[in-house]
Amino acid sequence: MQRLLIATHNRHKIEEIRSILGPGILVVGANSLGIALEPEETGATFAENARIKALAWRRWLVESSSQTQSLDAVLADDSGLEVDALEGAPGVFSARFAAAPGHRGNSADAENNAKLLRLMADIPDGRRTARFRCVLSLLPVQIAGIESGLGQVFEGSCEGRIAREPVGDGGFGYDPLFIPEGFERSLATLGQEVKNRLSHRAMALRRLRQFLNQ
Ligand code: ITT
Repeated sequence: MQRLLIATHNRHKIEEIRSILGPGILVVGANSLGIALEPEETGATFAENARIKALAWRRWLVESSSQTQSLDAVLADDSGLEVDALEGAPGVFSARFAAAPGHRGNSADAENNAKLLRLMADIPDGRRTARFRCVLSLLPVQIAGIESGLGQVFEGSCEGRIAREPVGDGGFGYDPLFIPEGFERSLATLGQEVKNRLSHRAMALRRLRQFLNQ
């Protein structure tokens, strides 16, 4: 069985990853290691930020010799929402969209959603297209030279549009505002099972699972 450390403090991501990967892969949430490692996400792309997080957690694992024997790889997820009418914003700033510039740390989901709705108040229905994107960075624990580019990247996206008001309390983040293509209701109303079939994270994780099963 593969054993992965999930390099995130976002408990929703951990739950979704565990559920989508299923029983054949052991998912260990970074929150269970009891340290608050929060590498600064300075990358310009999801891929860069995913790698920053994977590298930071892997370095910590190796330096602290913590569980390096019992884990095969570190998996980081960087993800976010790209709105066409906002030229791809909030993008890599999705988690801290409503925060003041330069502020470290995430803003509350409700504040991010309120800012998005404010910026899109005048955007007509036909121009409210958007997508969620997820980039996963997988770094094996037991190899040398990890800083020099080894590792794997898996991507997924989910097309949809932005609603006029938040609806539903499932999922997290922008789910109450995001209506996936082919649906009339927000992702937050469709239930976790549906989300875990069609989400950006599900697509990226299917690719990861295929790779692990090769
Ligand atoms: P880590 O960096 O610790 O993984 P985070 O929540 O800060 O946790 P990101 O930097 O990748 O993660 O930011 C992702 C943000 O994008 C997240 O906070 C949401 O606002 C949004 N997002 C990502 N996936 C989402 C999803 O499935 N549903 C709704 N919003 C999502």
